[in-house]
Amino acid sequence: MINVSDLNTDNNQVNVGNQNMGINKRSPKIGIIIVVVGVIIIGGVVWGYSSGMFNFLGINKNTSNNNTPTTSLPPLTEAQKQEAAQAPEGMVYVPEGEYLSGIPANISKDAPRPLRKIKLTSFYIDRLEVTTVKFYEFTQVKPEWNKGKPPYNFAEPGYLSYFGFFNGSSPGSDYAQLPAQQVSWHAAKAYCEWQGKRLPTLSEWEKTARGTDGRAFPWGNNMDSSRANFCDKNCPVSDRTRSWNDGYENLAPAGSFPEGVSPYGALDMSGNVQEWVADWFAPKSEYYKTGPDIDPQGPEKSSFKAVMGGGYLTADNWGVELYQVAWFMPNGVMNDTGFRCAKDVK
Ligand SMILES: [Ca+2]
Ligand SMILES: [Ca+2]
Repeated sequence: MINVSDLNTDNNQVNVGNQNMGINKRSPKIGIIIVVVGVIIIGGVVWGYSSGMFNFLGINKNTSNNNTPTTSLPPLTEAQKQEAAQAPEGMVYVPEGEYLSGIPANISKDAPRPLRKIKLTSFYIDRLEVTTVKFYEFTQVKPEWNKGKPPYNFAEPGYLSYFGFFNGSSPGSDYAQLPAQQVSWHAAKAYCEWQGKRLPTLSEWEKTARGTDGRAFPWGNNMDSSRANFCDKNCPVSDRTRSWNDGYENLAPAGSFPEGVSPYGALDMSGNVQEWVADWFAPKSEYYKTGPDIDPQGPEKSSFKAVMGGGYLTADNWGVELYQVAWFMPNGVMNDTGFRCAKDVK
């Protein structure tokens, strides 16, 4: 598959520069002429690429106004095109096939989740994190999920979290499009089932976010704080990353970072709220090395559920790459934890 780190113009310019150095040793005049010609050619290439006239690198640079992938994925078959066309409103289609899961060996040699090919059946998944207004609607239809104010950190299973305006009143317009947070795993699961959906598995979530090539972020391998809401310089805690600036102190409205789009068209897979998935998570389990490599569902049982993607309170030292997995008790209600839902294609 395409290695994103190999696909940048900086690398090409470095290579050209090295060639020039070799030529200069043989003949300074010829070297200067070739350097000038080279600069003109490179300038033309850069201009042509930036102006959209041609794109020999295969990078889709125009990500600002749409949700198209940043690198090429295999073209859909006719049958897959039909499945994609039938995606429920607000959901994106992820076709069946292999993807690279886990942590690359050059990052960690003894990772509990080493880089591994996993094959998944096709599925649909929400394009956005579930918003507060949608979750409020759920609590009105299912009042048993709106019981009031549980303890700050851990609530009884079945309890909805406290989010201020959830005590019987509708979320104000300032909050409506913010992702729901302080939602337990149980509440997230119940919401998805109410929608005729389900929570995504860890692997489904990971493939949606990373595409097939094992990248560390939806857009590539390098952190870019203009594309995701993490704990940046605006973040209200001391343990923030001051070199990042995403413009948001707390939550951002769902879908605020179109340039952070994943290869399959989902938004906010990196940051904003970290997201519950269906799987139990056992951080030291051999499951991730020797378990099923087709449609894995996670270890049989653990005390923890996996949480993916990091959120607005996640700083650099916690790890914001998509191969990182956090884990919490399923009745936990955390400030920066929300979810999105998935659905079988068939
Ligand atoms: Ca932020
Ligand atoms: Ca997220």
